Formats: sequence, structure tokens, C-alpha cells
Amino acid sequence: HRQRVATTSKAVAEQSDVLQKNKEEWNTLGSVCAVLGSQWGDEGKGKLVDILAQEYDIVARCQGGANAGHTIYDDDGKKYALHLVPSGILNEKCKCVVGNGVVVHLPGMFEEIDTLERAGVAIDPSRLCISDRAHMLFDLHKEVDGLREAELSGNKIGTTKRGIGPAYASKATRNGVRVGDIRNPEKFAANLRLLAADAASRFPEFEYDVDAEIEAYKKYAERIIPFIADTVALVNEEHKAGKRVLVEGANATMLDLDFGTYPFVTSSNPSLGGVCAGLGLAPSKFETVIGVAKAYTTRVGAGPYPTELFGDLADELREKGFEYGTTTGRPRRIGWLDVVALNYATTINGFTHINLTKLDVLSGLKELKIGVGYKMPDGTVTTAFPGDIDDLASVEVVYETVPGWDEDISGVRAYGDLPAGCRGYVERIEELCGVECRYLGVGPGRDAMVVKF
Ligand code: 2SA
Ligand code: GDP
Ligand code: MG
Repeated sequence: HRQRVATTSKAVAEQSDVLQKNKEEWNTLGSVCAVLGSQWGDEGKGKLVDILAQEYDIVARCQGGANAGHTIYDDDGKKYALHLVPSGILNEKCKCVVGNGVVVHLPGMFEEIDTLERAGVAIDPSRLCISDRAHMLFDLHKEVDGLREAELSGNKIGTTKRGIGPAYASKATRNGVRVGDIRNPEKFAANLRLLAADAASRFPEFEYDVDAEIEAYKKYAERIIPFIADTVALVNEEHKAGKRVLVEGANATMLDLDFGTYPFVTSSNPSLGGVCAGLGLAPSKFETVIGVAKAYTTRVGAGPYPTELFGDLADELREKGFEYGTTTGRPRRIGWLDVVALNYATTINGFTHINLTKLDVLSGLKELKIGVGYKMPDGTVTTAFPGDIDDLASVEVVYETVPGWDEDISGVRAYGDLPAGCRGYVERIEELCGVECRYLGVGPGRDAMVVKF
């Protein structure tokens, strides 16, 4: 896989005029741009952020935690799997910010930093800042995540077991511990003890050595304190000084705590509102919001999924698209593109552009289906995304069938060189969504992006 990516990169490096033109295009995206997932995650946000980071000064994460898994490949085809560290880290000129809305597991973050450093990526406080207001996610939150899932038995959410829900619950209950608290050891220890007591009172089987954890965090404090910053002030001041800010969404709108398929969602708001709340940059500053959408769909974890495919075609696409979780390795569920869901995400986030990814995975299919409506049990057809999962589970999807294409498109870099079937598919999606699919992913590599001029 890596070799294929590297080979493609090398071949395409020669097309420098196309790459140069693309760079100019990235500069038209304005001073603040958000890259957000429009489906159930893993649309390829990390890849686009890594590409755009070349033209941005700050790359910020605003919500979620190490449940996110963003896979990117550098120019040599070397693979990086990022979870908490923003995907701008591979661009030396970029400052990466972990915003106040993120839940931070410090040992996990150190592990990620160590892995990146071993791979030759230098990380110091000039490259990475963590918000003093971000909440800490402790091992106890992971344990509670596991205990809650066990309690649900047949109705599991299918979380990543990274402690995300329990960490946001602590935040909302107002007994959470914030990153800045680590600077005050007494306050930190007292608050962690309260958190542990709270979990122990709820779960009889809860086991946690709070003293050992407090000791461990004394060491973590030394390492993390230089990275802690008032990121609200930092991001706003840098923006005022003319620096460009790129937001890296994590998870996606259909997993949004408010807008997603509740309760089969994550515990943050991956949509644009969560970005503003999780960074402290005003909504009026956002000039572009790019919705990343896979040319088909995938989902990990449980919950209704109207366009889900089963059997040989699902298996074929899973293998061709390498659809396995970046964080947990879980096989992803596979489905056709769902335009009802995509339009809903477009409305919520106000996408100015769409990045349609993984078109290359669909090569070879004779025809493709696009979910364009939901037939309800009473026979009515709706294009509105239902708020209730029982309603969603009962719909029959209305499909439109369009021709596919045979050609391998992974080496194509100019829109006009894509086969007619592929262009037809893209243009039909644009018609149905009313948003231009400006960026088209044709492979996992950094260069494998067609810009539709
Ligand atoms: P959680 O752990 O509380 O956020 O899980 C709640 C739901 O959110 C889904 N979720 C995700 N879905 C897709 N990708 C995610 N990240 C990893 C990746 C997933 C992995 O990039 O591949 O490695 O398995 C992600 N994170 C959370 C989750 O499946 C639940 O449905
Ligand atoms: P994210 O969570 O949205 O950043 O996405 P992930 O990194 O979890 O999953 C997307 C996967 O698809 C990664 O393995 C990417 O390398 C890969 N990918 C991204 N865009 C493309 C594309 O256009 N074609 C192919 N074949 N792979 C892609
Ligand atoms: Mg992912």
C-alpha cells in the first residue's frame, strides 16, 4: 500500500504545473477555513488538512479527543496516524493548536508525540500549543467508558473506548479537571480524587489507583506545562496579525451530539458550532467551510445507517478502500452515498465547498447508487433527515442509479482527464447538494487530489 502511494507521488511530482496551480487555489480559501466531516467520520479530513496546511499558519483541533484517527501520507509515502495532534504537524511552518473543546489524554498525547519524533517530526512549544481550558481525559474515563458499554450489553454504542463520553460528562457535570489545573498540584490532586470518588460511587466494579495516577501526573506536568497556552488569545491575536487559521474537524456531523443519530453519536459537536465553541474564534471569521464526503459512505460503531451495503460489494469496497478504523482497527460498515444525510450536513454547517474523497475506490463498478430520498412506512417520501433513530431505522431508501466507470483514476490530476462516468457522478452530486465538489480525492497520497477549476 505504502509503495503504491510512494510510486504515485513520484510520478506526479513531475506535474509541477498542476501542483503549483493547486497551491494557488488553496490560497483562495480565505484566512479562516474549517475542514469538517459530513458523514460518519473517516471521510479523509486529515489528508485535506495536511495538504492545506502548506498554505496555512495555524492548524487547530476544536473538539473530540483521541477517538479521532486521521491517516496521512507524506511526499515519500510514509504513513502517519494522528489522533490528538493536529494534521498540520507535518508542515514545519505550521503551529498546531489543541483548542479548549478537545478532551486531552496526556499519556496518549505524549505517546503520539514520541512516535512522531521517532519518525523525524520535531515537536516543541513553538509547534504545538494546548489550551489551558481544555479538559483532561484520565484513564478513569476510559474505564468508565468500558463499564458503560458493558452495561448497555445488546445496545452498545460501539465507542472507541477512549473515554470520550465520560470525559465530556465530567465537563458538563462541572467536576472536570482542566489542562491548566496541572500547574496547581494541590488543586489538581483534590479534583482528581473527587472525580475518582464520583466514578466509584456509580460503578461498584470501578478500580482505579488514584494515588498512583496523581504521582504519574507530577511527571506529566513537567513535560506538558511548556506546551500550555491561552489558545483563545493566541489564535485571535495571530489571526488579527494576518495569520491564516485552518480548523481540523474530528468525527463528523452525523456523529454530532445534537445533530447526529443520537444516542449513536460521539459526545462533542463536530459541526461548525462546536468548532467556534471549541476554539474561541468568532463565527463571522470563517470564510470557508469545506465538507469532506466520501464518494460512498462508511460508519464504525452501532446505529442506523440507511444506505448500508452487505455482502460481496461491501467486502470489496472495504478491501479496496482499506476501510478499517485508524484508532481501533475495527472494520468499517460500508454504504452508498446518502445525499439526504449530506444535504442535512450541508445545511447545518453551511459548506462552501465539498471535498469528495476516495472516488478511485469506485472505479470498476458498472453502476453506482445515490440515496436521494427516504420512503417512510406510511409511503411518503422525504428528503428531510429524521431526528428520531426509530424513524431513521424504518426508512426505505429511494435510490437514483447512475453509470460508473472502468478506468483507474488514481493517476489523474486534471478534472478533464477523469472518465465521463466519474465526472457525471460528481456533477450529479453537485446538482443534488447545490455545493461545488471542488476537491476530488483519487488516492491516499498528498498529491492525489484533483482540483476542479
Ligand atoms: P466515541 O468513542 O464515544 O467517540 O464513540 C461514539 C461513536 O462515534 C464513533 N466514532 C468514530 N467513527 C469513525 N471514526 C472515528 N475515529 C476512528 C478512525 C475510529 C476507529 O478514524 O478510524 O479507529 O475505530 C470515530 N471516533 C468515534 C464511534 O464509532 C461511535 O459510533
Ligand atoms: P479522517 O478521520 O476523516 O481523517 O479519515 P481517516 O484517515 O480515518 O480515513 C480516511 C482513509 O482514507 C485514510 O486511510 C486515508 O489515507 C484514505 N484516503 C483519503 N482520501 C483518499 C482518497 O481519495 N482515495 C483513497 N484511496 N484513500 C483516501
Ligand atoms: Mg478517522
